Amino acid sequence: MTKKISNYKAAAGGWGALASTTRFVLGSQKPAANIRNLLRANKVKGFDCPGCAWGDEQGKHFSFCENGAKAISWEATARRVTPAFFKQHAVSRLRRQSDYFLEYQGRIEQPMYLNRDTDHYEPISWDDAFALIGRHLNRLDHADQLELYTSGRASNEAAYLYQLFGRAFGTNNFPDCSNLCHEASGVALTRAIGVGKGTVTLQDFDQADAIFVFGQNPGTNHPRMLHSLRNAARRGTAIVTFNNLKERGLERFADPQSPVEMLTPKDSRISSHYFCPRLGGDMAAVRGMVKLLLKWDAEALAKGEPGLLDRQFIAEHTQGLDDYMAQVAATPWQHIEQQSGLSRAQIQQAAEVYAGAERVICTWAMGITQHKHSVATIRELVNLQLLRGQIGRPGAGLCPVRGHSNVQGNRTLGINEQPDEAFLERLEHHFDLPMPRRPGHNAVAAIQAMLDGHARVFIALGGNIAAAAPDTHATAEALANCDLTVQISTKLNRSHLMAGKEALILPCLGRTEADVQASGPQFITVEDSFSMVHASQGVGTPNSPHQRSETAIIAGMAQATLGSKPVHWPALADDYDHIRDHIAATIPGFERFNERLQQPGGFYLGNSAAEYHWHTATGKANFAAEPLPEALLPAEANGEAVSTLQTLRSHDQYNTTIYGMDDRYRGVYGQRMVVFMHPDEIHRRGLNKGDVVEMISIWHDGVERRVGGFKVVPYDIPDGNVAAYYPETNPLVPLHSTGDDSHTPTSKSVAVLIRRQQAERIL
Ligand SMILES: Nc1nc2c(c(=O)[nH]1)N[C@H]1C(S)=C(S)[C@@H](COP(=O)(O)OP(=O)(O)OC[C@H]3O[C@@H](n4cnc5c(=O)[nH]c(N)nc54)[C@H](O)[C@@H]3O)O[C@H]1N2
Ligand SMILES: Nc1nc2c(c(=O)[nH]1)N[C@H]1C(S)=C(S)[C@@H](COP(=O)(O)OP(=O)(O)OC[C@H]3O[C@@H](n4cnc5c(=O)[nH]c(N)nc54)[C@H](O)[C@@H]3O)O[C@H]1N2
Ligand SMILES: [Mo]
Repeated sequence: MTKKISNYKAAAGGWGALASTTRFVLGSQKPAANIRNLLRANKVKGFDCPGCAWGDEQGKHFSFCENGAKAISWEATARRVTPAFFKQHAVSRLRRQSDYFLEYQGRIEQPMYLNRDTDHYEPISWDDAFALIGRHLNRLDHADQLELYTSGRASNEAAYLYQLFGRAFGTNNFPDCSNLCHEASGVALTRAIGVGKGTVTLQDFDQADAIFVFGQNPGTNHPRMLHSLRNAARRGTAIVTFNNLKERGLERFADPQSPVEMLTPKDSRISSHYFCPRLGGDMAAVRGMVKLLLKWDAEALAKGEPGLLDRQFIAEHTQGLDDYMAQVAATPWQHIEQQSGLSRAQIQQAAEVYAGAERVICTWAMGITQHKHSVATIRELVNLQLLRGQIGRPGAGLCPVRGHSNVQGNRTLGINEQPDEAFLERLEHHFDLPMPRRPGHNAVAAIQAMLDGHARVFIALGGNIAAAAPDTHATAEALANCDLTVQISTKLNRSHLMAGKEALILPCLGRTEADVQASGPQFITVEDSFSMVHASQGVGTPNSPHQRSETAIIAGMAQATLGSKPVHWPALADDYDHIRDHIAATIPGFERFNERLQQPGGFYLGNSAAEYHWHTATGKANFAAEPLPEALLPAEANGEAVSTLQTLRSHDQYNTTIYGMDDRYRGVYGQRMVVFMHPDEIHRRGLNKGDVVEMISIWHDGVERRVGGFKVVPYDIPDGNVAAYYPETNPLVPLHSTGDDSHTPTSKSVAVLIRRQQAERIL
């Protein structure tokens, strides 16, 4: 593998994407099956792409992208992790392998039990595995000693069954990947508009006059979103990007599924305006925009012209404007410019586009949600939209772009550590069983509870918490502290090696595979970022007869633990229609669920805020009057320069799954251990391009968090901000450095010292 850093000159997508897709499909060792799979992705009769949570364009012939193709091919590999593999490799030896190596070994073939005496995983029958889980759970002193983690790929049916299992057992401990991801969006939107989801549909993107894209990299993480942005840009929609980095996909795009764009040098400009705020500077930038809008509004009114604010909307539907206006007036420009890192002139350009657009959509992802003040930042985005009534109209609204393909559905179906009373009452009534009222643990609280010995059993429905969670060493210690850890997984990963005193790996089917149960072939359902619910049916042949569906595994654990309380679990796993009947009876919006799934393309769950129903404490949409944070992170500690680190994804990874070593659009090839840094900062630190550095994060608990071996790469990034890949940098993120009210680790603003690495430290 040649390591190289060079500028990527082409547009995002285009031939680069096609070449990469082809390489992944052919390299998967199951090329024919994978090509067949790709043609079925995101079609009416096919499966939902496990890549991301973007919506599907109806009537398009293909709807997959380079990175969706990677996700699909990666799942449908012919490689298998067999008992012989585990016999050959001791767990302590496997721990020394890279995440890439682990995942590359293929699909787990059989249920495995970790024998601590031999340090090897050994095969175990499904019945014995379930009985072991049942024994452990029934031995606990208290139901809250159980933690039930979920990663957002699980289907609606599996998620619903899982939460029912947990609650019937007696706990609300449902930490999930959402706690590490879009939690701030849910919290902020619920407080502001009474519903924690986006208010737009995919069709709104065709009608917007301006789309503001904050803190996300769709070229890599939501490539199908580029189609919507490209179409909008061609119609003359202004696309205003706020991103700490110049991301290629937000600059230019050529559609690999469009022959014209592929055969002509004509690629599409995406962003009409591109601003690079400092990490965490978006709230200040938006505050500046609002300051100008309010000024221009007052000037217009003074001249007897119509103002800029939507006064009718504000009067009818909102509360809190006066306090908010006072807060805006009290925010000085100097603070805005210093915190955002943008000049007043730049902020004015953005505000002019905003003021001139009739219909505006604001989208965002991890660049907004993984900061200390993320909830306040999202409230500020809502404030902006409320001022001009940019909610609930065609072409206008709020759009948190979700991560995992069904993370939004998981929450809708009850994967929530803080369920509302109405939901619990419906479950109680329907199942005739008391439901627990104690608030459960989020991801960070669950890790702390395991560290403290308060939680004893950890079960994960997918995901890879050992690598995805912050503070890698603390998380590993937390898992090791458990009496039992259970991972329901498709592929081998770090969490299988960072196990509890006893441990199980339970191999499951993936989304792309045919799922046949006692009543015949099954389909599952998912919900995308636009609240569209639709069916998904896998087509591939599972690569081992031992693998079971997630739903069947949950039913097996539940039956072994609870017997038939409150349902006969295996019957639900035999026919998912029965699970959907329970969903229809207990989850609002899913009435006549099975029947409505017959509609091609699925159905829309609706969004109360988009219909001007405000389910907030005040019964209105709420402005938030929060001051900007006094300061973000310090520039120095004990005389040593401090940088703010963001931890982000490369183009060749899916969260903790590493597909390859390239990050094509950022010009990085054959390696991942790099840190992007402004040339002036490199110079000031007395470093050179290619030098190897270590990073030490600053936190006040006396624990040293250090990672080394990162090569310095000069990059177009604000001076004082640096960027490096996740999960290699997770040991730096302190467990308790979390967002206010969201409790999400601050993965996009970690205070770090950067030191040239002494030769003996370089491995
Ligand atoms: N191929 C692929 N697809 C994925 C994933 C994957 O790993 N691979 N992951 C899925 C998941 S779970 C998620 S949550 C999403 C993640 O999707 P993204 O949110 O796009 O993921 P990140 O790589 O974390 O990128 C963060 C982006 O925000 C910018 N940014 C960081 N901090 C700031 C800031 O303070 N202000 C501004 N304005 N910009 C900032 C970064 O420069 C970067 O462009 O993607 C989903 N889709
Ligand atoms: N430093 C830092 N940390 C972060 C982030 C960051 O930006 N920076 N991002 C955070 C975000 S946004 C997220 S969402 C989390 C992700 O956290 P997780 O969801 O926990 O992690 P993933 O890497 O998506 O999980 C991958 C594993 O899931 C299993 N898997 C894949 N498909 C299936 C399936 O269909 N069923 C089952 N049961 N298992 C399956 C495979 O075994 C694979 O190894 O990470 C978070 N951590
Ligand atoms: Mo995510």
